[in-house]
Amino acid sequence: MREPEGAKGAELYTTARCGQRGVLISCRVARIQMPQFPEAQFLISAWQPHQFPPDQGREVAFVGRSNAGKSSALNAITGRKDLARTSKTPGRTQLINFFGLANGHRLADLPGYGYAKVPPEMQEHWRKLLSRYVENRSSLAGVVVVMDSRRGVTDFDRQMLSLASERSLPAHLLLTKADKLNRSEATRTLKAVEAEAGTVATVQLFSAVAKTGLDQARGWVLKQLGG
Ligand SMILES: Nc1nc2c(ncn2[C@@H]2O[C@H](COP(=O)(O)OP(=O)(O)OP(=O)(O)O)[C@@H](O)[C@H]2O)c(=O)[nH]1
Ligand SMILES: [Mg+2]
Repeated sequence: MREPEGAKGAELYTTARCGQRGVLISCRVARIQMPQFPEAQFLISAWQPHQFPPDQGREVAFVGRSNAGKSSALNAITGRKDLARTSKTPGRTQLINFFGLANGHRLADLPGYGYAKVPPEMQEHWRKLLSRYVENRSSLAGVVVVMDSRRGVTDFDRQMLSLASERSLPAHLLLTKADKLNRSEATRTLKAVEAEAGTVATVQLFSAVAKTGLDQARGWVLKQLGG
């Protein structure tokens, strides 16, 4: 049995008896994707900091532009299809949604920034809420900045990265929707974003649809949650 790098136990291989003329040998027949966070459950949607769950344990947050694919990435990483709500319509996640994990740890799915149709007062509220959250949340152990790999790094992505960097928080840039890029576009994008991120964040290609980069992303999240 082989275990993928950085995601201990994320995938299991089944063995079955197969062979000819009654000679039984063990062979690998299927790869089963095991839910990595079977205990994950929705805790609360918060509009104000006082509604946040107690600031204990470790938390990893998913931030990024509206419609970038944050909720889909969170679902793919946890192996739970409908844990966070996703939508074709930008602006779906309007509150900070917290999900409880084993050992009192959590994941947080944040509202997307930069959606023009959201009224300015709401945008301003989100901007402040997100900044305060990243600046002050003591249990925050890492930030996954999700960006559509077909778009460049936005100013708000940079702002989030610099807030994380000011606190020396590990940050990981997830270049999602990589299934929409061909191989050379994907390589070019990865190199360009890596060059821009420098030492501030690690970077990877990802697709919630094709499940590309799933083990790497899951491994990063698990590492920030303490293994
Ligand atoms: N092709 C492709 N589509 C994706 C991928 N990830 C997300 N999507 C699609 O992108 C749209 C937005 O996905 P969400 O996960 O809801 O994005 P979000 O960042 O949580 O959006 P907001 O909460 O509105 O900010 C949905 O239609 C998803 O199906 C991906 O890896 N590949
Ligand atoms: Mg969302």
